[in-house]
Amino acid sequence: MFELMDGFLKNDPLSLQKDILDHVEYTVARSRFSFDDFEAYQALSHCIRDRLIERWHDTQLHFKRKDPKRVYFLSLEYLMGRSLSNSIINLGIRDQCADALSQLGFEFEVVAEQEGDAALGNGGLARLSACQMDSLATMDFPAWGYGLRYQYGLFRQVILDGFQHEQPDYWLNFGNPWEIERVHVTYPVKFYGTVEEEILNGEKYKIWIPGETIEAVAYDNPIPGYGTRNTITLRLWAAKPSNQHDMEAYNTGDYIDAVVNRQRAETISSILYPDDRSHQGKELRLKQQYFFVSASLQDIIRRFKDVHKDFNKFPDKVALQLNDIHPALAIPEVMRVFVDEEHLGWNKAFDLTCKIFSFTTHTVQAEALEKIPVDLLESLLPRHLQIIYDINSYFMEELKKRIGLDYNRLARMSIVEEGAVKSIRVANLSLFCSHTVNGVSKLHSELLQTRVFKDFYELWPEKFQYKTNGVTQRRWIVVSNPNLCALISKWLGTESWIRDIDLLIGLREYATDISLHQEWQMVRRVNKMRLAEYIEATSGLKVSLDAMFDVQIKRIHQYKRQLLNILGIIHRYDCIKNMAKDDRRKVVPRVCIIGGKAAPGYEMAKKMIKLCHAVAEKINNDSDVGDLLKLVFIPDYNVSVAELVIPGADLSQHISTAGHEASGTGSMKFLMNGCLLLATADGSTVEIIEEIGEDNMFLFGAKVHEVPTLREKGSTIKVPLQFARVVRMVRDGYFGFQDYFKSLCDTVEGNSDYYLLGADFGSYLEAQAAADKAFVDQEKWTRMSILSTAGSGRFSSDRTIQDYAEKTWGIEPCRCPL
Ligand code: 26Q
Repeated sequence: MFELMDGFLKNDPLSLQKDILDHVEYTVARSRFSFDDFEAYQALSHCIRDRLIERWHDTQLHFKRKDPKRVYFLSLEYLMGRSLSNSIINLGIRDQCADALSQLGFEFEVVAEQEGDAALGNGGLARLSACQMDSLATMDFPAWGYGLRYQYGLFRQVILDGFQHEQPDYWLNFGNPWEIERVHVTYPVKFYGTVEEEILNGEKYKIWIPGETIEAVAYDNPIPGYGTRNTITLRLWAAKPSNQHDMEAYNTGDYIDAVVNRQRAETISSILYPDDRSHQGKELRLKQQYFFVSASLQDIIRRFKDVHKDFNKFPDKVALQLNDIHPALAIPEVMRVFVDEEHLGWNKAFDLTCKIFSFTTHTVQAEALEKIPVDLLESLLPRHLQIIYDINSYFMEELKKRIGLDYNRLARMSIVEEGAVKSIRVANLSLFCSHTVNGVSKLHSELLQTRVFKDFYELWPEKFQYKTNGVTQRRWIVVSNPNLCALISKWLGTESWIRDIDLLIGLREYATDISLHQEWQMVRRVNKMRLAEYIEATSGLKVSLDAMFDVQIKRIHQYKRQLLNILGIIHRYDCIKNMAKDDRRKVVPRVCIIGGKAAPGYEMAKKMIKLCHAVAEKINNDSDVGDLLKLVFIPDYNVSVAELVIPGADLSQHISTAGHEASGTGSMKFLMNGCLLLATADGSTVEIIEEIGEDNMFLFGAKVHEVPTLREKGSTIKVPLQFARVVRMVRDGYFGFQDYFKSLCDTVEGNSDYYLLGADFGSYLEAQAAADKAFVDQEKWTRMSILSTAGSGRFSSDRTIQDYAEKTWGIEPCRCPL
């Protein structure tokens, strides 16, 4: 059916075209003479999938032959977004595919847009996993990603009357060409039951007699690297009823009930939990975590045992990376397998365990660290609870040797929290048993050392590292901003920056070059046009391309301060209203764009969304204002929406209260795309300042060290009059919904203003004014924009992954020959 060259599928437009038509007929089962955009998408995806599979087989075979040390990346969340364009670009056959489609009467962009987003994650942490997978593949590292194949991804956001409603995202509805079901790669995962003792060769062993067994089935998603043949695997597990599920019920003849019961097994991998850190202690979440961990470890250990006959070399061959502490049950699970199943001695097992694990934390709030109620763990995983207790006894003994009988500190550091609800502190378990803990930015790492994990840092400073996050330029420039991509390559005289991001710095040389300025502005304007069309299509609002496009897109959270943005917009509106008509000519026109999802149970976040709509309604319909100010809420923000919005933004806001955003990665995407930042000195912004200089962005707000003092001062802080005025407007019902917004207003007044909106408002307005001033001077603005892209090299996930490989995992590239 397929045309081969040297045994491989051919990539010229004609062969691609033929393969597309074959897939239309035999895979999609449509007539090759009549098919629509979606069917073209399906067929093209299968063509690409075939090519990925070839590379992927070669890569896996190569890894098997070389048996290098591998890294296993364990994450409960991945935000992959769309795959078609990304795969085509990484395979280096974008033009050939576009040609093939166009000869069949289709347009590449239109076909690519048929794909839905894979949204198996919440936000920053999950998109970071996706970027890191791309870098791992591109840089030829022998890596595997493991995760869960949720049937329902992150909820869809629907806005009705300005309120957020959640709808299920049954993303597999239209099939998923990017996964390969591995019906033969399955493992039993056990739950509940009891622990008993057995004697074997005179030795006592614990055995766990489980009460329920569920089958994990592997779904493999190939991840192609760019400029390499290497294609790695993201293996996602789905839960299926096991044949051992409830034999008992069949025997007792309750056939119908037994079959219905079997179906329930699948709920384990059915739904992604929205990031609501108050949602802790839920049994289903714990089941998901263990299900994922157990299946992944069985797979990893099987792969190791295929080649090695004992475990001495395990740490030389395996690095286990925990993406946050969500998969931390991997630690007691490895211990259980080593001790109970492989019969290694406890000391030997623990020694091996401590050599293989590293984890990265993505939070700054100690309260957000997961705790598992002991009762819950005891019923679901009785043997794991015993093991954690054993680890803790050993830990406490070690601690006493170091710090003596300082009972307060022992209690603080203990893995077991004695309290109203006795629970397991997952972070403390992870800290004690990992060789390395990573923060996600320099500032975050300092906060971990001085606040969140202070006790641990003082005793084990050598365990602490940080790797500033990064994003992949393949997706965030090459795929999503093709015109900018071409422009950069033209001026640098090479495409090598796509693999070697440091080359971007070469743009600095041309930062004042008038012809680059012209081309740069042209590219940016075309992107704004695309965004304006999208805004009109989704909200019916027409916006002016001459206005500054000012964007804040991210999850809605109080600490991210979308409310500060909205209050700033109200202030701008108020000023315009109170201006003499003649003065209005001096106003720099703005289109303010806000997007993001609120966790379903997060009331204040939902109120911010409603406020945004209420304010937009007022402003957008005020004829005094016209094009001087518009406010749009972009619904259902996701990876694909980000790909469209980011290239079209002039200014983007990253305005969390200092000390609250562990890193932030959105800012990096905007930076790469030449969008200027208006930001606080929080998370990775501190390092962005180091790279591009304060002069090339609009910085404001309290610094981290000032925040505690400001909080102490509380209501005695001098808050600008304008702040009181705009809050009053909301309170007095100027935008309607007076009662509904009352509690939101309460969160920013006096002693309740925990996130310091009042304290930062004055400097926020100044930064906004500085942005207006810079925008009027388009030459200055364009220079700053070019310098932003030029200075973004440090924020590529390639750099992050290189660092992890060298300093945390100890792995080396293993490049598959062409
Ligand atoms: C916890 C318990 C129960 C259910 C869900 C959760 C849960 C799920 C997701 C808790 C947290 C998350 C996600 C956290 C996250 O995305 N953190 C962000 O990570 C980014 C990548 O490192 C950083 O850039 C952001 O600063 C950080 O907020």
